[in-house]
Amino acid sequence: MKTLPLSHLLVASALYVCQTCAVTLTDISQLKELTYDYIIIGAGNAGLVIADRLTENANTSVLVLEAGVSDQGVIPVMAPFLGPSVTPNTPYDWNYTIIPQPGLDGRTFPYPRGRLLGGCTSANYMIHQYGSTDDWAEMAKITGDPGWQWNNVKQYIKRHEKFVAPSDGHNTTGQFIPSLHSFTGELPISLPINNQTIDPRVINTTQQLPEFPFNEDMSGVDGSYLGVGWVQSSMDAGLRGSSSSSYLATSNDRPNLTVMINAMVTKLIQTNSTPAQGLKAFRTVQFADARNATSTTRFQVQANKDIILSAGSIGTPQILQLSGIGDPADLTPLKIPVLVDSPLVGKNMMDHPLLPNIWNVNGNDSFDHILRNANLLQAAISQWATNKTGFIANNVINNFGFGRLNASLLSGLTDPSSGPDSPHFEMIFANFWLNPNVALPPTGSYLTTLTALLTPTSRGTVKIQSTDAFIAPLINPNMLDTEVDIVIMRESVRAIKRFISAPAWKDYVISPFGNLSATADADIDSYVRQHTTTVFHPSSTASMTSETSTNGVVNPDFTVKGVDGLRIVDLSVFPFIPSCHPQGPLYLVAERAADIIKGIVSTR
Ligand SMILES: Cc1cc2nc3c(=O)[nH]c(=O)nc-3n(C[C@H](O)[C@H](O)[C@H](O)COP(=O)(O)OP(=O)(O)OC[C@H]3O[C@@H](n4cnc5c(N)ncnc54)[C@H](O)[C@@H]3O)c2cc1C
Ligand SMILES: *[C@@H]1O[C@H](CO)[C@@H](O)[C@H](O)[C@H]1NC(C)=O
Ligand SMILES: *[C@@H]1O[C@H](CO)[C@@H](O)[C@H](O)[C@H]1NC(C)=O
Ligand SMILES: *[C@@H]1O[C@H](CO)[C@@H](O)[C@H](O)[C@H]1NC(C)=O
Ligand SMILES: *[C@@H]1O[C@H](CO)[C@@H](O)[C@H](O)[C@H]1NC(C)=O
Ligand SMILES: *[C@@H]1O[C@H](CO)[C@@H](O)[C@H](O)[C@H]1NC(C)=O
Ligand SMILES: *[C@@H]1O[C@H](CO)[C@@H](O)[C@H](O)[C@H]1NC(C)=O
Ligand SMILES: *[C@@H]1O[C@H](CO)[C@@H](O)[C@H](O)[C@H]1NC(C)=O
Ligand SMILES: *[C@@H]1O[C@H](CO)[C@@H](O)[C@H](O)[C@H]1NC(C)=O
Ligand SMILES: *[C@@H]1O[C@H](CO)[C@@H](O)[C@H](O)[C@H]1NC(C)=O
Ligand SMILES: *[C@@H]1O[C@H](CO)[C@@H](O)[C@H](O)[C@H]1NC(C)=O
Ligand SMILES: CC(=O)N[C@H]1CO[C@H](CO)[C@@H](O)[C@@H]1O
Repeated sequence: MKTLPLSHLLVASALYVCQTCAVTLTDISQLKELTYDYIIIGAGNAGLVIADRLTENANTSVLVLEAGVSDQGVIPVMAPFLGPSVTPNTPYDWNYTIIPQPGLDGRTFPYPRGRLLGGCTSANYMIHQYGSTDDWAEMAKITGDPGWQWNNVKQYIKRHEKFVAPSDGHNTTGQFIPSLHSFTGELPISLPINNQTIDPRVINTTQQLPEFPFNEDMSGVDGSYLGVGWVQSSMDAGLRGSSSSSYLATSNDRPNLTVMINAMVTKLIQTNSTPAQGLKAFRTVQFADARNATSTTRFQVQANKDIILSAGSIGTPQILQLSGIGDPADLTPLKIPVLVDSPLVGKNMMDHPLLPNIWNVNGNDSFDHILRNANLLQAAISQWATNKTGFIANNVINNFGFGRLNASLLSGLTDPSSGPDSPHFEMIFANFWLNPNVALPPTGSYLTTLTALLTPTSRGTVKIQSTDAFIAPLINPNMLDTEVDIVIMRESVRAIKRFISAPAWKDYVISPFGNLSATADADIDSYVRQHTTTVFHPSSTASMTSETSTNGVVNPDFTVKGVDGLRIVDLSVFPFIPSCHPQGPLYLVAERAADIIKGIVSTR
């Protein structure tokens, strides 16, 4: 985020001692074994869950290869409010840019992905929820695996979630429903620990406008998250909770787990073996020193059992394509031999478009005047560093909401949601200029009411453009390519304007900023296309379908169709993007994947 320059934030790094570095390998020369039961590619959201669960069995040896760097002692990663400064274009980012988007007036913008231990969970905005019951029902239907029904999936919350009391000690009655949550799992989840001045206005609006009811628990556990309520974040006591700070911290000193950073996987190699009829075995991983893109030196490691590809929705299709697993039309022009014809690799890409709707507001209660004042910001960071208190210790937002378009607005269009408990759009309330691609203006106070499309019907692609793994693939989320997508974005703008018309905002909001003032369909649409960006949720580029379907990349047991010895576990396997922030659904999917890989659970 341009309002939080990283240079301000590195000062305090020296205060922190590296907790887990000692057991994390940083160089190929430290690797003692070349064969492991499992090799996991990517120490991200899903990869570290699988590593933790598989190594619970001391007889199972696991190697995790991560291209990025350590997360230890990195202040912007640790301090919740500084999350937006971890990316884009930093040492912790892959620095991707998407190709020009026809649906967004030909614009292009950065497309951040965490490149460090924890992957995107070390770089994200920490919002945590689990998706709608209808989404899980749809996943069960598409995959033919009833085990993806919510009634089955929800058991994994117990292992995964560790709800903690917010560190300001405030009374949380009415802000979440304790009986829906687990207090004993791995990842800490907390309500906000620091009120923002807009919070009472958001909550009062739910009493003033029946269209936006208050929802006491926004997680989606055993109930809908339609309505407006308090954000639950992956954090505790003023610190981010990531898959690294939780799952890896639990498992890191097990002798049967080896984690190596600076290890860039360049491809998978077909193994000379005779698997079941029609399958090709891939149990060899080739990798390079991630710090040296020009070196041609390559290393190899072997899996006895499986390779587990957890490189995320961009990295996973890239590695498959580099390995000759993909659409011949993508591989042949680069002279890559097609070893497994898998046409859906890198297709079916989905993302949630995000629109920062900005308002001019009165007074200096927004964070803007602090964010543009280096001394005030530094003082707040020092307070966080010393005491883990103040607004830096909290997430950037405290309240959000979810809504549906009513039937009249969708007339003539197919409802793209998975069912009536799933939202079409989201509203996020930020007490400052939260506009990921545009710098904070030198003057003024702002309220940002971001809206996001949660049920996109547009489909994009990820496609390699070189046989060199160090050259980024072409990324095309293809945002707002369909009519229903633009209709929902348009109506989300109208919904947020109704929200801000409530009496609660009367003495605060002055006027819409820029073309948010548009009212006619065509004018709102052009405003949407001029300003929409991403919530950073690319998914479905290696989608899961039923065992009998060829219209997908993986089977319900996460094995790659046509391949022996290779599974994929990350957001790329979701057959469609969940209608919520995806880290929670992915954590649950990864927990169940571990049970499936261990053979505890069958998908048939
Ligand atoms: C800025 C930002 C904000 C977000 N905010 C939220 C939020 O508030 N709430 C939410 O639920 N979700 C949020 N998300 C999305 C969410 O974090 C991701 O969708 C999810 O964590 C992805 O998990 P994954 O396991 O698929 O991939 P990742 O977590 O990205 O893991 C992939 C790992 O593989 C590594 N890798 C990739 N290629 C290679 C290679 N060739 N060799 C070796 N290693 C490789 C990567 O470096 C990375 O560590 C956000 C994402 C971003 C970027
Ligand atoms: C581990 O292997 C040993 C020796 O083969 C065996 O005795 C033990 O039961 C195994 N433990 C587990 C958890 O599989
Ligand atoms: C991303 O950009 C930053 C800042 O220029 C740089 O330090 C980092 O090495 C880049 N990352 C990659 C993967 O190129
Ligand atoms: C928290 O607030 C609720 C409702 O206002 C009240 O019933 C409860 O006693 C309070 N709890 C504590 C510990 O003060
Ligand atoms: C935060 O605001 C909410 C809503 O106005 C209020 O109920 C709560 O008591 C406040 N918490 C603190 C710690 O001020
Ligand atoms: C990268 O590798 C090349 C070729 O092996 C070598 O000449 C160069 O010194 C390496 N650079 C670094 C920074 O290690
Ligand atoms: C807001 O802050 C600015 C700059 O610090 C100051 O000039 C202005 O008077 C303040 N406005 C109010 C209403 O306090
Ligand atoms: C930390 O908290 C202590 C005790 O409340 C206080 O005296 C001190 O000033 C605080 N430090 C910072 C940097 O805010
Ligand atoms: C549907 O939305 C329209 C336009 O906002 C509104 O007039 C109408 O009352 C809504 N209908 C229902 C059933 O909510
Ligand atoms: C919110 O509502 C409460 C209770 O009705 C009221 O006391 C408070 O002043 C309101 N705050 C705002 C900002 O509207
Ligand atoms: C507002 O919309 C008009 C007409 O589409 C356009 O010319 C102008 O550049 C837009 N302004 C901003 C600030 O985007
Ligand atoms: C008991 C056991 O199998 N331990 C293994 C754990 O993994 C390491 C490799 O990192 C093996 O050397 C151990 O034998």
